[in-house]
Amino acid sequence: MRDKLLNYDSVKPYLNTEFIGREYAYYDSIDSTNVQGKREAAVKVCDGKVFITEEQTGGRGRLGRTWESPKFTGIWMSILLKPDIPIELAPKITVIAAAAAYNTMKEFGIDAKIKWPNDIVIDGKKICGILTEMSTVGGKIDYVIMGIGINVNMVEFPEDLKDKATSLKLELGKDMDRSKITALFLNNFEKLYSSFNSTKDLSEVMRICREGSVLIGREVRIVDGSTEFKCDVIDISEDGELIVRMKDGKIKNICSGEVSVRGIYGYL
Ligand code: BT5
Repeated sequence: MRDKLLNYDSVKPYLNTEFIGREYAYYDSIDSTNVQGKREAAVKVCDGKVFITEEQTGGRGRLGRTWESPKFTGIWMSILLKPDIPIELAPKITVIAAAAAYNTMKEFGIDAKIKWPNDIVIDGKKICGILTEMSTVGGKIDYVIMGIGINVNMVEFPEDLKDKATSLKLELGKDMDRSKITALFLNNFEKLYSSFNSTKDLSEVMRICREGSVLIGREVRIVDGSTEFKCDVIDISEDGELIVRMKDGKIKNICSGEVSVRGIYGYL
């Protein structure tokens, strides 16, 4: 059985945001909501506009990876933003989205964890991924497009994802209301994002990221381009960096940039 469509009429009753999602572009099918957001931003940047689709035919992960986005089973959406922050703070928007997704799952009674910097996992399997991209003009941010994929009612995954991906339905054994989850995420995101945008203070976001972290206290592999090393995760810093102890005992801060974090014996 399929639940309601993800159009504005079904999301609006739960939405209590001021500006996020008040402009709302809904598609039955599209290549990628991040790409569509960028197409529109090239013409006009509408701060807080949501791009959401029932299906992506070219869903994107980081570093050219793909994001499986089958029809009617997930939340595949992007938010166009015009933040008033310096370029180097743009990656914090990923962390804010992860904190908002974690809070949203908690509201549904789901014991999810944050896998820094851009995944939400349940029992070590990925349920949500975040892709933040930006465009700059004259050394300043022109816009940021924050894309999030949440597996809601998927029951099947391609072979290569079977052991490392899950959905809310697989975890809870029932269909979940995608519209309500979408609205609650947007409500949570706006609260954290607006506060960061005006104060540049990330402390509440970091408190949530520490509380929900699946990495703190674990030995992991960090993959950064062609470099790869093992280390122990000690903490997440106030400004959202991963603090690790290298095998020689040295402490190092890792920026979220383009690194991937892997468990020693599997995805995590
Ligand atoms: C991400 O990349 O996790 C970012 C995913 C962002 C998706 C959203 S959907 C709306 C918006 N529009 C887009 O085109 N994208 C954004 P990364 O950390 O690189 O992880 C990608 C990897 O996750 C893939 O290589 C697969 O191993 C795995 N994967 C792909 N689809 C998945 C799914 N539906 N659920 C769980 N894992 C998946």
